[in-house]
Amino acid sequence: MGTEHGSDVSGVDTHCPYCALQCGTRMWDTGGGVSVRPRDFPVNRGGLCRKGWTAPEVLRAGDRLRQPWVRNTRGVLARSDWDSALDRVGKELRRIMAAHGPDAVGVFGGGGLTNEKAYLLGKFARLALGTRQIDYNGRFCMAAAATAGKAAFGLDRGLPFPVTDLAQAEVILLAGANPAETMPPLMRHLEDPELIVIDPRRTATARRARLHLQPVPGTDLTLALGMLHVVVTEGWLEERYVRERTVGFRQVYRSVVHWPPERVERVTGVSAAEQREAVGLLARAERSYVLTGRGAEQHSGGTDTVAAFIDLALALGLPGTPGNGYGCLTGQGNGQGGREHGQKADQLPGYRSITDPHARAEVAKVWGIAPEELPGPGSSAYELLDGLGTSGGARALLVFGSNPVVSAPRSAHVERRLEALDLLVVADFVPSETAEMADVVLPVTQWAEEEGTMTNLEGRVLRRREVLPPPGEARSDLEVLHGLAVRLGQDPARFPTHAPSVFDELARASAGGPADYSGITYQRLDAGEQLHWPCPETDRSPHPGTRRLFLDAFAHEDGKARFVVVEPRGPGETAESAEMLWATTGREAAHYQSGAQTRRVDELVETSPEGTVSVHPDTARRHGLVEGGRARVSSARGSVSLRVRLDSGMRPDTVFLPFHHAGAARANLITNPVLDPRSRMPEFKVAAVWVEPLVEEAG
Ligand SMILES: Nc1nc2c(c(=O)[nH]1)N[C@H]1C(S)=C(S)[C@@H](COP(=O)(O)OP(=O)(O)OC[C@H]3O[C@@H](n4cnc5c(=O)[nH]c(N)nc54)[C@H](O)[C@@H]3O)O[C@H]1N2
Ligand SMILES: Nc1nc2c(c(=O)[nH]1)N[C@H]1C(S)=C(S)[C@@H](COP(=O)(O)OP(=O)(O)OC[C@H]3O[C@@H](n4cnc5c(=O)[nH]c(N)nc54)[C@H](O)[C@@H]3O)O[C@H]1N2
Ligand code: SF4
Ligand SMILES: [Mo]
Repeated sequence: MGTEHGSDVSGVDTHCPYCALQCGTRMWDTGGGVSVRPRDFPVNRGGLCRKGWTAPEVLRAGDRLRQPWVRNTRGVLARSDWDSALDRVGKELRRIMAAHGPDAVGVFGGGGLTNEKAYLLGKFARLALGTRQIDYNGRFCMAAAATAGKAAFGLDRGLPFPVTDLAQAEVILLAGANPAETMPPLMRHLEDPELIVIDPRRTATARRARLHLQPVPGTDLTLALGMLHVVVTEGWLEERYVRERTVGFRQVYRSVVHWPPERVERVTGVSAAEQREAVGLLARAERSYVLTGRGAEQHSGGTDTVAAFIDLALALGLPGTPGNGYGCLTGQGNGQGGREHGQKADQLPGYRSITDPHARAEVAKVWGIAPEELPGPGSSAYELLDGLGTSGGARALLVFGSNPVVSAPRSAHVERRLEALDLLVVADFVPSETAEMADVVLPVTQWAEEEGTMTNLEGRVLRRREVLPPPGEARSDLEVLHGLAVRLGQDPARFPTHAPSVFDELARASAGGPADYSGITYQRLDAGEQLHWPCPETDRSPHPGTRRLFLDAFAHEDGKARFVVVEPRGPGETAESAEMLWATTGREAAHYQSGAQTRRVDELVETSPEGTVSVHPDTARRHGLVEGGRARVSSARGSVSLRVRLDSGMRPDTVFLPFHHAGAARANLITNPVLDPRSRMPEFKVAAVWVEPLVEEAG
């Protein structure tokens, strides 16, 4: 541990800017840049993935944004200065709001923003703009698991236990997660437990598993029901736990009787024997966990699928029992904190509902307004994007921390909606594909250039620290929001730019909510305290935070978890001919998300220079594809052009596309924007496609 500020002669303690594991690093100012080393922090225990090691490269990216850019009368983005850029945005926003009302302005946030930024962005939308139209990319990420977790347990914290607990497990079921590539240092905790992996691909994680179940994409819901059937029929049901700690089992039981493993096998392709083996492994273990990732969640039935896996975990008596549990592996750097402070369409700070009169009154009091002045809930991320420039939709959009041109489903359509806007404003530190479309681009600081807090996948609040000055004229997102709020006539004091002041306010605004941060301070974090929310303010000795939730009771009023009845249903679209394949999408180790950051790191680009499609060799032969050749993958939405990779670990009926690449290699040109009715999560993980060889042009 360093000094009071986490710094000493040998560097400053901080965390990797990328994923939700938030690996602990130490960084040094190397004179104009930084270099990082992993440190012995519980989640990464001295490990770091390639993205973490190379994160400093993005600070020095050749095309790093250093001053504002404003589109001129000839339609070209030209260098500008802060006053002109902010004045222009302020004036346009006022004009649009006067003509069309506040809901004509939309705000799109991100799960990579610090807690302070996420909070101030939500406050800016509700107070300075008065719009209902704010949502964020977390809707594309863990929204299904959050909805299911809240329904079952009364509270959603991705992992209700610390990551280090996993190392003591005997068996862990990973449903649609590939941490060997998406959170490599997490694998240090998964060395001893036996793994059961559910994934249509034989991934690096699946290769380390004792048992790999390889279902047809989009059939996990049915698979989970089959496994629940096995729990009941083979006598594994934890009857006492079910009686004392849960409600609703009887109705669930009535629905699973129709799904014996043999019937499930016909739908999922996972043999009845493997289903029984998986349940036996989980049930016989003293300590076991069920964890879900995006593979199980990003479906039009995503919430129900997670609910079915939670039902399975409850039937085995896992959640809220020491050494056992259910968890969702949240993805983005602040994927957990980003969903708590009010940048989600239906939320207020403290993870409270915007329709709850008590929550509205509490937050309004902190903000110094009347509760009636708070707008109501708005549209979800894809619906917000889909409505842009249409009657009733937003005519201006402010984007902070997302690159939807690459990452949103049916991305060519999203691009057309963005083109239809009167005003697109993007705050970013690199010219992302979305920033390139903007009317005004605002250059902001990155991780090593700013102070703040992030909340990792286990609900632990962490400090991000500044060692470098901002490059050029770049400003923090907090300063940008302040500058815009003032131009919209707000009292400057309502939009502080000093991260600790924003944190103090968000802690107060969260008091009494499910994600209560009111007992957390920068001083406590800087002293190295390990604080997981809820951490309420107390009169006496400071609250120690809550490392493990639900051990005594679940968060519903009666303290019991809820079984939820779900009906199996397939993907949002069906294959119309025998020639069609299922396409699924996801991640590879070298790139992060839309690639806006990692496609600017030479070492990572060398590892993965272009978009690919992984195909089983038999399928390749049938479709005339060869290793290293090119293929066109087409769905009802559009086509994408990719390099072929032969992979005998694929199901022959399924191809895989990483979504990190831009232009004609964008996987999201083909994805299906059908939404999960409960969480509004799009179906990123399954689309019906045709695959055909493409002749490479000479030269
Ligand atoms: N390298 C890297 N790491 C990252 C990220 C990144 O972009 N790159 N992003 C971070 C973020 S935001 C997130 S959300 C996490 C995501 O972390 P993961 O959830 O591990 O990542 P994905 O690759 O999206 O999906 C996991 C697996 O789901 C499988 N899958 C596809 N369809 C199905 C299906 O129908 N059923 C099942 N059971 N499995 C299916 C895919 O083959 C894939 O191997 O990663 C985080 N870490
Ligand atoms: N086909 C397919 N599509 C997917 C997925 C999938 O599995 N398959 N996964 C989905 C998931 S889980 C996610 S999380 C999304 C992520 O997709 P995106 O939302 O596009 O995420 P990023 O690529 O991280 O984009 C973040 C952008 O904001 C910038 N940025 C980073 N930090 C900050 C900051 O602090 N302030 C500001 N102003 N800008 C910042 C970055 O430079 C980058 O341009 O993609 C979703 N899309
Ligand atoms: S696993 Fe995640 S937090 Fe850790 S170094 Fe890699 S990207 Fe960063
Ligand atoms: Mo994500």
